[in-house]
Amino acid sequence: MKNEKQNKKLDQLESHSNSNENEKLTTNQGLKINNNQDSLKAGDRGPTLLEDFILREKITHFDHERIPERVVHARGSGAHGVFKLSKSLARYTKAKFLSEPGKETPVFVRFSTVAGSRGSTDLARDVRGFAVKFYTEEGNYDLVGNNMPVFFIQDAIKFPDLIHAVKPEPDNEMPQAASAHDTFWDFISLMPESIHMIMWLMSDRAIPRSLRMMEGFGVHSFKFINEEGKVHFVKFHFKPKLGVHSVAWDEAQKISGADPDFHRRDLWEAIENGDFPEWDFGVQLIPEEDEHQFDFDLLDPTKIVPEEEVPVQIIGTLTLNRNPDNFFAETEQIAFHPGHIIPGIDFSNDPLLQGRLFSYTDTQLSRLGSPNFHEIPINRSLNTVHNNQRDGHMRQQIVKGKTSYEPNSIGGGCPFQAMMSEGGFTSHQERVSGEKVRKRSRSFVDHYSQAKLFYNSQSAPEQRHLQNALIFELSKVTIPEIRERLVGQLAFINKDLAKKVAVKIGVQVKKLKYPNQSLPADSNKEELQSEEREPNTKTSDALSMENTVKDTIKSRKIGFILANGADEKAVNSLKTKLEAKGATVEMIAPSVAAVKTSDGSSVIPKHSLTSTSSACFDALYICAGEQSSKELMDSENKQNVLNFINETYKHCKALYFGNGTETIYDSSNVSMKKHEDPAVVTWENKKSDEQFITAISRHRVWELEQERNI
Ligand code: HDE
Repeated sequence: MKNEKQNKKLDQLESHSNSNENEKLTTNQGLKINNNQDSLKAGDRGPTLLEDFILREKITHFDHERIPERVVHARGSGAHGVFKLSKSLARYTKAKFLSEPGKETPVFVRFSTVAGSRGSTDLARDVRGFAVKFYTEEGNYDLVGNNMPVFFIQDAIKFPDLIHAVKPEPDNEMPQAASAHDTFWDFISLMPESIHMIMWLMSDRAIPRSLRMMEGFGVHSFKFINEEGKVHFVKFHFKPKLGVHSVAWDEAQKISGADPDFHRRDLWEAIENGDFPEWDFGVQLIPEEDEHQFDFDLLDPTKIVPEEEVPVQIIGTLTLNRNPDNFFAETEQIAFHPGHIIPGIDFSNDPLLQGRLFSYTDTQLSRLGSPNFHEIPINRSLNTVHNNQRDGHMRQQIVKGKTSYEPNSIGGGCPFQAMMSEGGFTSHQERVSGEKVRKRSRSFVDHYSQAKLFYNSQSAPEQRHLQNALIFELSKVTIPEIRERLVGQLAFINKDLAKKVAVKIGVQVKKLKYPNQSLPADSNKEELQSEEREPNTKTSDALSMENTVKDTIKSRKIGFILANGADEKAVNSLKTKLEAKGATVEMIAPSVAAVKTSDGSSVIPKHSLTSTSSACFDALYICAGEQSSKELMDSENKQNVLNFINETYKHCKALYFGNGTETIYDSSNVSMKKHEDPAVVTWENKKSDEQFITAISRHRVWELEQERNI
């Protein structure tokens, strides 16, 4: 039977794979090695000989094992998968992989944080990269997007400034993987165009629960072109089937200590367990003639197209179903490029996108070291490459024949140009005329309306988190003028937000004379200014995570705290119910030594109370059993157990106290609750197991956060 996870790309990769199983050790020249323990010496206590080619080869290779990390998006995790089309887009685009319902296209997806180094924590407050390489029959198509639909800047020329500001400061290389420092906020406070993105970045979207639980966006407007040459603008969306979920900031910081690989591990384990991450892939389509019907510019990457104005049409499913075999060969060496397009898809004139079209090949040259990076197995297209490019570092392809120029007669004219009917790519013809100017369009000037739209659309807990994130970040800014300037920007979005932040960071809300301080001295500031407009009271449901999918516990990780004497029947019955609904149960005990249950059988815990943290779980069950509770409450364990419970409570997760755990309940903060709390389940509840399951599927009771923070 065909392995369901197999696809054309994996077959292609297979021919480059190698396994050491049952093989003899060799040098890189294929020579079998007899002794890999000792170098060649003049006498067993004498100096090592230069002649030792085995030692030299091994160490030379080792010395060159590192390549430059990506200048941005260095920290990443990837997986193989498949995109399956459910609805034909042939009316809008001639891209073949989007034309025939049922068609499957192999993909490789790489998720990333932006600011941190390769070894930095997964839980940094940051944008996440969401880059998809579709290995289509017409060549590779890369959709190199993010988990937020807008960007900080409107023009590519500001990108190095933005990244220099957010990266560790140049004098002392601090802080790592964090935007909470002077230079980032200095830049942002002077760049009002970034304020919409700042709303997203300060929201919980910047601290996802899982890479599998975040949205993906193409960000820019792209173009679809159909067979007749008709153009539609298109915005791309990935919507996770598990919903969009995040952790609390306090939790994110704790996870960074307890398991800095939390997201990478979560993705890896989910795929290994067969819980294949899935996203609906959707498009917003806008006919070319409607380009100017919005109160923002479609070419401005700091704007969304609200889903209420143009609904997202779901056209297929992205599924990740196989982990890479080798992190470096695949996840590290994959090279994305927004300029990798195929017939039927084209660029818009978004000035950020236009700049990206230069950057990505250039960066691969310095990172992967050669113009032949397309020959690295993970980057190869499914189609064989035929052209007259030749030579260069590490050339792999052995092209036969005498000619590497065109036109030629010696080689019979090959390789031939392809006609459009044969799939030959032609750029969409567009009339372009204008003055040569270094100038921004006036249609890019409103920076606050959509920032307001985003803020207005958040639920009360989401607004509170956003506000607290700003307070956290700005409290780390040492220069009061920067804090004040930023608060001045916030005042254009929401006065109350500005006031609350200002109080906590010790500044006044002052009206900025010119919000856009980076405008050149000779520009008409009054005219180009994005001023406070009429209060925007619009909202968009799609912008709040409150409205996301909350009906499944699939792939959630539930911690069971237990000790000797735990009620085996109760424990097993709940475990079975949770696992039947797709959750994973992990046992946590005073130590990782075997625990004897009430029935005398042994359970080997995966964690001890001190080797993990409550932050690494979605919910907690304090296992039934009086004897077990007694041990958990003895002087050695009590503090750790209560920490676990109190933190789970504080982070608004579901908690379940089994029969016989009254003493634990009474000692924990949960006993102080004075309110109804659907996510606290006890032995007293009638349908306790079911209530626990519902509570986990709701993700968190953020609405009770203030009550729970005792
Ligand atoms: Fe990138 N970006 N970017 N970017 N970007 C890179 O390319 C760049 C932008 C994004 O998993 C680099 O191969 C410029 C927007 C992702 O390998 C580099 C500008 C969006 C990834 C680069 C942008 C992205 C990158 C670094 C402004 C969302 C990781 C390594 C003009 C739509 C891809 C590399 C992966 C990576 C340049 C802006 C997404 C230097 C100049 C907007 C997901 O070429």
